[in-house]
Amino acid sequence: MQMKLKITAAAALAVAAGVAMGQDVQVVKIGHVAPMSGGQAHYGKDNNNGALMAVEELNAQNIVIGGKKIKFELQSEDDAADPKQGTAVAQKLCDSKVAGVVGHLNSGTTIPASKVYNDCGIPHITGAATNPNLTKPGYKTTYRIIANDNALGAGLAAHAYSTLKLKSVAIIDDRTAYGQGVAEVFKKTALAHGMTVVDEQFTNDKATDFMSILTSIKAKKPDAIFFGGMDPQAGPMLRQMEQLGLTTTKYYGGDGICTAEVAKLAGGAKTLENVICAEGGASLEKMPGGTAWKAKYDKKFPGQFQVYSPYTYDATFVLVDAMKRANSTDPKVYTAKLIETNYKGVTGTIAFEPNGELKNPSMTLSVYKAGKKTAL
Ligand code: ABU
Repeated sequence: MQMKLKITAAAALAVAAGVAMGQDVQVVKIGHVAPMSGGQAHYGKDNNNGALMAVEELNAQNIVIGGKKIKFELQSEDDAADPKQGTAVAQKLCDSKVAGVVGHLNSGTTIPASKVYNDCGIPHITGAATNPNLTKPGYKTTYRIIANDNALGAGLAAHAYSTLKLKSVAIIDDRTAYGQGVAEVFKKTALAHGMTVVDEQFTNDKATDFMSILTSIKAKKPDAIFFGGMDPQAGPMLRQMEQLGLTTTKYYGGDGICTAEVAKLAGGAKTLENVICAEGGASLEKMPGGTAWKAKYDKKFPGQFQVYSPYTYDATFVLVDAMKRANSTDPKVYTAKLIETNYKGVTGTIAFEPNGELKNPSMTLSVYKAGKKTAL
């Protein structure tokens, strides 16, 4: 976290311009965690890109905190979307004495990791994990800058019963904390508004063959399928729905399927046009400066944008904003400032509820038109 490096007069000649001769430079490490390997690596890479962009821009600002010029370094870790690996890398980041963490991506890794961070006194901000249980323990070290699944599941159900006037739905979830949680909220809301749940099926976050569960669902003739899970499953599922002739069945899902990648993974299946997905914030076009930010991202990381990188970008700035206000990079000092955050980021104005949830989160529903995600 705070490797102090005293720059001598001789060494100063070799260091980058802008560092005053003899001035202390403090290296402050910020952790980032997401799946960087396996079927969800594309989300992880996108998230990491957002945090990396933020760190580079922060370093260009020559920020001085506590009288020292700060050089931020991103320590990226791979949790492979696995809860056990999630807690292991969280402990590794504690041991590395990072000042704060951006992450994780999956609710299934973020929830157990949040206890590790709380125990070692390091704050973390997720811009992707949406299970509401994350903030229930009330840790002062846990923050989320995106709407949670109570909003996403209910918003999607409202679209089904109120906008499209659908009567019946079959529900599939991947049994992860995220997939199961968002499916439960959707189901509860749909039932409360008179929809019928005609079938419930389960899969996992590694599966690619859904023919058997889709065949069972087809026999029940639902108006829609709700899938609680991620795009490595949604893509092949949409292809298999087409193969089985489920070509008019609407397909609902949360932010986990609301990616650029799902269009690729659906492999040209027409069923992609039946997808309605929700993400817990404004669309890029409606984010303040979102279009310009996306152009900058695309130039730096062509073809890698998925969904959450604007949030990991903002999360990194939010950590540093708290450090600046505390005039300290020590998490024991600056963590208390996070709850007072009022930061105007790319994704919107970020302020927190007492439990670490984002104040006034928005939500966007999208469909896919000609393979491109389009906000409704
Ligand atoms: N929010 C969807 C993907 C991440 C998660 O909550 O597991």
